Amino acid sequence: MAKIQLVYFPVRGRGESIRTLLVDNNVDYEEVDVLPRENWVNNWKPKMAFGQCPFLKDGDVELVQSNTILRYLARKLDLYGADNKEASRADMINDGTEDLRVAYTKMIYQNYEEGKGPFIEELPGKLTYFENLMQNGDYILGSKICFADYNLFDLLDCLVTLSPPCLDNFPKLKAYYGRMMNRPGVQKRRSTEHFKGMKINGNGKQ
Ligand SMILES: N[C@@H](CCC(=O)N[C@@H](CS)C(=O)NCC(=O)O)C(=O)O
Repeated sequence: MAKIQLVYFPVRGRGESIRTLLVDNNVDYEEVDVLPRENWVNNWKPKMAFGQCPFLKDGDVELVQSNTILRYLARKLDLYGADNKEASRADMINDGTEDLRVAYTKMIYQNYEEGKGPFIEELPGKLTYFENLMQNGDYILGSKICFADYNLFDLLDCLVTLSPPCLDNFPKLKAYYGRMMNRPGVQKRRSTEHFKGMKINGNGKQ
């Protein structure tokens, strides 16, 4: 069977949580870079269901929307919890992650110079929600990792890059971030030249 393909820009962006999930779960996938820009605009963009990527191809399954891709892989790789209650908790935290990612991305792409300071000032209020959601287990659902862990970890990584001390007053979240970072599969992904050579965001701001 052909390898899973992930089609995206050569940035971490909305691709990195998907890549980390794939590597951490030993899926040998193929990365397809949509650049140069003319290639994206003329060849890829018109084929994308919403004109944007990341795009995942797994046999006859073709998907866009990063959170849909994460959920598809979660169902395929048993990363969606044990039952409806667990799956819904994973969904809830993933949706909260998406809300904060949208605010982060808006600041990065539309208002970095003036917006960075206020964004960092407002961050503790937002991180408090996630701190309160952390339970006693290692991950969002307890002892077993789920798809939302990869997404939350990636967002926390962006936020720590933006403001290195941002997790200092959130002991559970900080320990969780460290635990995710230290997973062998996460380290495997982060030690690749592909990861090291990429910026977090397409405009170089971080
Ligand atoms: N809601 C979408 C957003 C996708 C998105 O914003 N994609 C950007 C890159 S991160 C893109 O394709 N930009 C190029 C364009 O719009 O032409 C998702 O989660 O995948």
